[in-house]
Amino acid sequence: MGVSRRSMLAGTAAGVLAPVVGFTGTAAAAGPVRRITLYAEALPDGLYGYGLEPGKATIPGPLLEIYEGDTLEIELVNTTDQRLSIHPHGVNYDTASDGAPLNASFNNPRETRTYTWRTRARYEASGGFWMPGSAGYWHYHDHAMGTDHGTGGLARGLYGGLIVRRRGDLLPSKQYTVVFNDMMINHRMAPDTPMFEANLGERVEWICIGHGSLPHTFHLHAHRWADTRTGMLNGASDNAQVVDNKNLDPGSSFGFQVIAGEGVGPGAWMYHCHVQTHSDGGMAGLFLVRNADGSLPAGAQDAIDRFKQHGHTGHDANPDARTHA
Ligand SMILES: [Cu+2]
Repeated sequence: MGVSRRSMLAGTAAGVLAPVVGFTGTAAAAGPVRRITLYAEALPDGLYGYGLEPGKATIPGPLLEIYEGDTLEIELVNTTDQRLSIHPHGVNYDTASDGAPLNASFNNPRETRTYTWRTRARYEASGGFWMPGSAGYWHYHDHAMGTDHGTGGLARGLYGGLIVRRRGDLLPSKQYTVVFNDMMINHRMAPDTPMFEANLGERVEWICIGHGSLPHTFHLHAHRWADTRTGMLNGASDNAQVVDNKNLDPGSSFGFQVIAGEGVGPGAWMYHCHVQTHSDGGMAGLFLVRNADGSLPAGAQDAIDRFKQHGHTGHDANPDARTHA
């Protein structure tokens, strides 16, 4: 039932594990050590991003994905003239890899520094109780730019998703990282927000992350998921709550998988913040479910056009611009 690295690579659309250059640990308990190099780079318009190759920085940064038990060594190359770091949620690290100036854990301008993240499987503690493992939909971000809390880095794009999987977790065919950050989605506002695409029936994984200083709620049209670690039920008698809307406040994260268009068919479906002033203000995007053969379903282009023409109060204050043609 173990999932081989080969199948994990095949199952991760982002291919983030591709740059891993070596496995050194062989002890089963410790798991392999995976090594990557991340480049923190300046982007146009005063923004910054993380990337797996020089010149390839993105907002959000690359989706990092490991298994419980793995250790991830990140060599962070700071190509900028700013102090910055990388700070993870959900994994274990010592103070030197905290990514916080409090622990003098950061990259000075132009400095390269290695951060080590460790994970573990859940384990039985005394008394028959179980301690949680590291598996979850987590995230990472700068914790040193601008202030000791990384407020400047978060505001300028230094963040990304981190998945720690449990062996046997179902792997998706597509993955989308969605970051609600102040009034932006992945640092953009409608109608320039990402349009995520899948074909009818594809297994799609969403990784949702909150940042900034505003509370948000993530809503996806026409699809729903179980409010569990994986977004899935454990069996026919699992009564976990099923949701299609979930709080996404600063620092929080969750993930789930849906089968694109299942039970509802293909089409242009919205995802958006359900705080009404936020969706009106531009925190909305499209999940385009194509036909199974990849063609555009009837009506989808009209819906996309309407979305693109739709003014948002945070994007264009002219009320005339909000009138649909
Ligand atoms: Cu919001």
